[in-house]
Amino acid sequence: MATSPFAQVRFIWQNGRFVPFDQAQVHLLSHVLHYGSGWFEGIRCYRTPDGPAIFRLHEHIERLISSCKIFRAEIPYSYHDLCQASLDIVRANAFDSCYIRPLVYRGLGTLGVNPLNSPIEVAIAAWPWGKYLGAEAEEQGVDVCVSSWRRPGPRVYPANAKAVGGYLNSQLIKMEAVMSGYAEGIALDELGNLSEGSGENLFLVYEGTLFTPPISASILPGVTRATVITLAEDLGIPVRKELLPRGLLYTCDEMFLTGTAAEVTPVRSVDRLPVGAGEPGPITRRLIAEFQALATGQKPDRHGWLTPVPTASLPFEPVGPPADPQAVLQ
Ligand code: PPE
Repeated sequence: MATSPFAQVRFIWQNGRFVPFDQAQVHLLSHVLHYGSGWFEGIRCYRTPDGPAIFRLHEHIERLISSCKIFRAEIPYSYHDLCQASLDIVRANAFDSCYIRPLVYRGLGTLGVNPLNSPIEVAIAAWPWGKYLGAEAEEQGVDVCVSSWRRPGPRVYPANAKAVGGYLNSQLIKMEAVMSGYAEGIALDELGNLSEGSGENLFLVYEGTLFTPPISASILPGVTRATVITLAEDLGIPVRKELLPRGLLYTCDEMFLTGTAAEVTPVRSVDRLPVGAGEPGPITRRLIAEFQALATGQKPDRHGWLTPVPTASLPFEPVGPPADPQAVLQ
């Protein structure tokens, strides 16, 4: 059996306390387990020459708060508390680089669809997470297909909420793709426009311009998507956010997927047709290089995207007693 990705996790922040990995639990009758009532983020912390730093922490925590607002879930912690706890959990586990998973969920109260009688709880976990779409993805590109599943339209579900329940749709897209031998599936929106992957946003390069579907195409407005758009503008590459027909997938010159977990992953084929020359193209390569250089602190942080993980003093006061303050805060 493969080693658990969580083998190095010592603590998980849960409701203000650093809880040892084995003790981080929820009750079986928690509302989230029955009705998908949870909201989450995925954030990367990179190893930089000045120590670990979290990439676009503030944007991720803002999106978490927005996701919760849509579902009337009042988080019992402030924006500042959530940022601080995200920094603390990296340090508590002594990670150089890792993936951070804040999760707000409705816990043990009552069952029944009405969520309003179940308490809002918060957990923030962190663990090392390597390449999301395979070890060779960045170098060679991945093979994708168009999914037979659609992203839900705006009358059905708010795509800008990163909600636990929404990922059942993502799982259908992902399983269909993987079981047919593809790394990922691209979903269309309910009108047939290009939308996104099961866990990534989509970009195409066509005649020197970078295209990506707009927020009206049932996409999650990705932080990495916003990052890539800014980097393309910095590099003088024209960018257009507009509704895109499926056909463009087969005639574009380059294609890539973006996400916190996937970072910038080139696509080399779609539905078994090569994208461009069947290998990562020049604009994709430039954007990958620029993204990696900024995220890992190899280039100056000109946009203020990195929040260093403090290694000395720890200003945050846990709401409850830490499970093992000596072990955590040394
Ligand atoms: N769309 C979806 C559906 C999505 O899940 C993600 C992130 C994105 C777009 C890109 O968003 P951003 O990370 O802000 O650039 N998917 C997260 C979860 C992946 C998982 O398997 O879990 C992620 O990349 O962290």
